[in-house]
Amino acid sequence: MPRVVLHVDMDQFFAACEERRNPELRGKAVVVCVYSGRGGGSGAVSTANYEARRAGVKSGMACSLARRLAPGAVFLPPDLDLYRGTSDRIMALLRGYADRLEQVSIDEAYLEVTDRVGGEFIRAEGLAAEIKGRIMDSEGLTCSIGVGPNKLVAKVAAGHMKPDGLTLVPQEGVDAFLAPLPPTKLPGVGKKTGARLDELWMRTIGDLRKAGLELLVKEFGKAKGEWLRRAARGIDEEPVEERLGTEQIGRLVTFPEDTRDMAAISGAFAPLAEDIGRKLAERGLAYRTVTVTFITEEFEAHTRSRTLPAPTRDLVLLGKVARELAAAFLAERSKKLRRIGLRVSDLGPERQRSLLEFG
Ligand code: TTP
Ligand code: MG
Repeated sequence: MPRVVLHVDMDQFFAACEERRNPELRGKAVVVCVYSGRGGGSGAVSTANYEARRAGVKSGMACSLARRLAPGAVFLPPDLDLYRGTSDRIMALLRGYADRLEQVSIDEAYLEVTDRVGGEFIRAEGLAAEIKGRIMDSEGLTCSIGVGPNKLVAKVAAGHMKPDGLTLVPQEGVDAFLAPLPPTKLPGVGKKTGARLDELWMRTIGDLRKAGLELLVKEFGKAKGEWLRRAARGIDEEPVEERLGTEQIGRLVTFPEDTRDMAAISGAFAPLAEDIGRKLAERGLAYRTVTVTFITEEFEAHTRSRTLPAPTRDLVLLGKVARELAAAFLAERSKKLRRIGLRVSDLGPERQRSLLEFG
């Protein structure tokens, strides 16, 4: 059965979340800026909406430069809780459409849908359109989706028509689709490789395809050279893999007023633990590490963690460990807490303990 993979990438994600929360921003240039905290307005652009991009503002650029390029833009600090909450809901929705889902960043995921669509591209188009509709209905946000015979082609396809794009590249269309694009469109070809290819007169993926393996290996080494040769042909066998161990589930809440009261703290943990429990159950995962984040009345952030001997999904235990970590933290410091967070990590399948382990 031919493989079918989707790549979903939210459009101008942080800026779109801000515009949704505050519709007055619509039509204005919006720049989300992370300030370094050292004052003087230094910091970097996290993202900009399309209006601001038209003025030349880009992710990673200094905020001071962005202010010069788009003096009329609205500059906002990031609200990571808002973006993470939105991202979590979107990923849960996407998971329901995939044989397997690999989340690659806060706003991007690969979906293996081969079984789901029986290897038929035409069905994948319907599925992708349905996903776009669901995300619009439930979140009011647009995304761009690429459909391809593998991750590489799906990713390039998703970036091809932004925003609100849907680009299908079946196996027989791969060569014609890739040929005119610059090599830097291939995920894995950065600025440096792109500049060297440019010097070698390989300005398109079509040019790159004509290059001999020997030349590519001489220029970029064996591994990268061989990869470039395959990538230029749209060949990629990387599986779509659930990423377990590295991610974490959880969030922060703000107390109505600064507090050291254990009853208030336990009360704050309850919905956080419930939320974590629901997400773990949705994905059939267990946790091993519990981390509590403390933001003090003076905005200092501290964390305390404990790793359990084995993965578990026990929410009573989660609440107990969280309260113990909080009590130990309060005993060390006299500060009141402004916000508190609970998260779990070291995620994986729950292990059935064998009788031998108890013996
Ligand atoms: P991207 O998907 O790269 O960008 P985007 O969603 O803003 O825009 P596009 O429509 O082109 O996909 O990144 C997703 C979010 O990650 C972005 O909204 C903000 C954040 N981000 C940073 O904080 N710093 C960065 O340098 C980049 C590239 C992204
Ligand atoms: Mg995006």
